[in-house]
Amino acid sequence: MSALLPTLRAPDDRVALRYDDRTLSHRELAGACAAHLARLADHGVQPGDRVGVWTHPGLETAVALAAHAAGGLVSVPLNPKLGPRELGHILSDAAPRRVVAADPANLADATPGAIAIRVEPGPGALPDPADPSSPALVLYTSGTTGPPKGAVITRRNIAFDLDALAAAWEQTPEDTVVHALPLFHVHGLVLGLFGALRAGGALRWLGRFDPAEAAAALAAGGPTLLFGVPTMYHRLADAAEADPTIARDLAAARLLISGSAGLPVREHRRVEAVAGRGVLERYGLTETLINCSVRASTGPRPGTVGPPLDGVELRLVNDAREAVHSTDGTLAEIAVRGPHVFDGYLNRPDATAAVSDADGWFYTGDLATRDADGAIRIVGRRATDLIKTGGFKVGAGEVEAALLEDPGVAEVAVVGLPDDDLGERIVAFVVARAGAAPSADALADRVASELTPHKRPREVRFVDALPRNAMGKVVKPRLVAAERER
Ligand code: MLC
Ligand code: AMP
Repeated sequence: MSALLPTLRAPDDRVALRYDDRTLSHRELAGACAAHLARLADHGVQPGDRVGVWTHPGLETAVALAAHAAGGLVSVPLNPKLGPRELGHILSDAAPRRVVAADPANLADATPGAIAIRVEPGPGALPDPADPSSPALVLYTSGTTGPPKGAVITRRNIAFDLDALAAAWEQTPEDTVVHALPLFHVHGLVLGLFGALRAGGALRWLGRFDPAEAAAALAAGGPTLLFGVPTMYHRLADAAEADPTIARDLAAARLLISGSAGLPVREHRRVEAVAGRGVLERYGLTETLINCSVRASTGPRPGTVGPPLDGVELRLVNDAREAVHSTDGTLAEIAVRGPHVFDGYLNRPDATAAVSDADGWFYTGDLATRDADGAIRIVGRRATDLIKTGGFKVGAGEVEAALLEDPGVAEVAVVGLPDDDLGERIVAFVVARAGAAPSADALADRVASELTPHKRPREVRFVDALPRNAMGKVVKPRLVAAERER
């Protein structure tokens, strides 16, 4: 059976991981992974078991996630900033056998009995590679309503998608991927960590995003690839316009790659103007990993996410889910099929059935057009109740439910409004209860503490009434349209 991370089985002494000034070679990483797996086995963890992983920035987190991928376990990454409501949901839904953390003492209340991850060589070898059809990850992702759903991602999904991306980006073992993304989502974890290792190269994980640091890491020697969300490229362009050193460092990258949300053409142009090189865009979802990418061989194509990856079937469909063949600018939903499409949502056959069909097509909810040369242009989303802010997906319903718990809130509608930095910023339109005067900051803090902070409204607007249709349903597009006219 082929291994998901082959270099861990034939390791050498080149750098595999770097965090701050700590590095691990492929050989040291393989040893640390084997030791971690042996320690978990002592705690009764068997291949196929789900293990929660607190994803605090640090080498420990990366080692545990690589070890689980190589050792046949199923990682359930946990964002260290999860609110109690979300954490409770994930722990009861995924029911991990154990939880691991770099510093479990600090998490004794949240996940009692968590096992410490140690980065140290130990006896033992990696077990034989797990079946490619076995789950490797359960990644929680927000929907329009209700709590986040756990997308079950298999080893085959990951291996297929990473190989297609490596071909698209002409990745080699010489490459160092640089990123400052969290390791609890596809972008930082699958592409960033697993992608760098599967290609036989290195990951330099920055843990938190700072434009000058990210740029400096690109110029630190050897071919480098930067993975970032559009907000990061926006902030890099700002920083590089103000500081020629940052512009020079940015220009040192072999490839600048953006995804998780649309990169406006304006930002493409700014990066190109200041760094003398453009950004390649790729498009994906938690449930399908990456579907499309602009190829390294063609160079940047601002405004498009490129054609489907090799081996990915993509079609545009109308409301009846019938294929639309035109390239005349007709707006349609993207459906994809292939070995990269997930196994379904954990414990949610209903939700899985709603996004897929019997022929294996997955319906993304993203609206797009196709250029004559096959490149896809993403132009919108079916659901106004899904917001992409800073590259994070947030369901409006989750935020509304948290706000409605405030005694001062009578009604609320949460929408994403266009934002130069975040792509969309979360805005809550609130009707206060008669006689109550809730403060905008207190409402934002409520969401930030009950849910993850990135789900907090960046703006709260108090209104007398929400726009409703004849059925009494709130008409969110009217709130968004009113903003465009402001
Ligand atoms: C702010 N903070 C608060 C708070 N307000 N904490 C408590 N209460 C409040 N009211 C804290 C935050 O926790 C954080 O802490 C700090 O203040 C700043 O938070 P922020 O303002 O939310 O951060 P921001 O600068 O806006 O972050 C921008 C960003 C981030 C780009 C760095 O959005 C990001 O990391 N995005 C990556 C998203 C991603 O990986 N998406 C991949 C999805 S996969 P502290 O301690 O952190 O400073 C996918 C598939 C695909 O989509 O195609 O890739
Ligand atoms: P997530 O559930 O967090 O994985 O988010 C997936 C969603 O991110 C997709 O359905 C798209 O709406 C959006 N997305 C990802 N990459 C891009 C991109 N390059 N351009 C536009 N939208 C994107």
